[in-house]
Amino acid sequence: MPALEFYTNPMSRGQIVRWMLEDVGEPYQTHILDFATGLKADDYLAVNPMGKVPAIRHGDAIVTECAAIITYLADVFPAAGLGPRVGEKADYYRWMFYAAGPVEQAVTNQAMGFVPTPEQGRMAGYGSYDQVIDVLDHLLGERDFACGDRFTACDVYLGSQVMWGIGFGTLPKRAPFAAYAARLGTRDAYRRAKQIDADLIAAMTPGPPKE
Ligand SMILES: N[C@@H](CCC(=O)N[C@@H](CS)C(=O)NCC(=O)O)C(=O)O
Repeated sequence: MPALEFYTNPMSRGQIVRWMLEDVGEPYQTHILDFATGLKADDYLAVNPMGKVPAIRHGDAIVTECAAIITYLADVFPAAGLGPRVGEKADYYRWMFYAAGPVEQAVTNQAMGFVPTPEQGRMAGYGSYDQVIDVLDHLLGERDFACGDRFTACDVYLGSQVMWGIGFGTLPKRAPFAAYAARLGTRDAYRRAKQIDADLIAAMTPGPPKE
């Protein structure tokens, strides 16, 4: 198997991919990129022309975009059991794309203060923030995981959207969101990933000046 390289900054959506990498359990090498200098440097722009993290390199393959990276890793490391079984495929792709499209756009626009009019909502892929939230609320109110009763890679991405939304206050407080986040938060891989990034952040943060 070719080497797996992970480009990230611990204070970024790279945390989502770190969780997936920890859940997959294959060895990987981490490259930490500085927001001010590293992301827009030519050598990283050759990896991701958007100059954004996260990204992965797997042999000759480069994958950017959290949802694509997670889907790719589940696919190329089937032994981890995180990809969809036959009967789970519809839910898996449906909710993975729903999280990467409507949820991401609705939450970002809402947080930035852009509220589409009903007319604009017909053109916007997510309709309205309230619609997106209600669909998510209904989904998570009726099942434990995106594909039913089993954790899959879809939960790494959808779950991260929900956990980040709760953390940043960009999702409303709803019981199904809190229960889903609590369920996911018990995973060893999630906790390991959180700890690794927390340690990296602590190492990057200057301490108080010495007397
Ligand atoms: N759609 C991308 C978003 C990536 C993204 O926006 N990353 C942010 C950090 S969370 C970034 O690299 N920002 C730095 C910049 O744009 O200069 C994904 O899902 O991976």
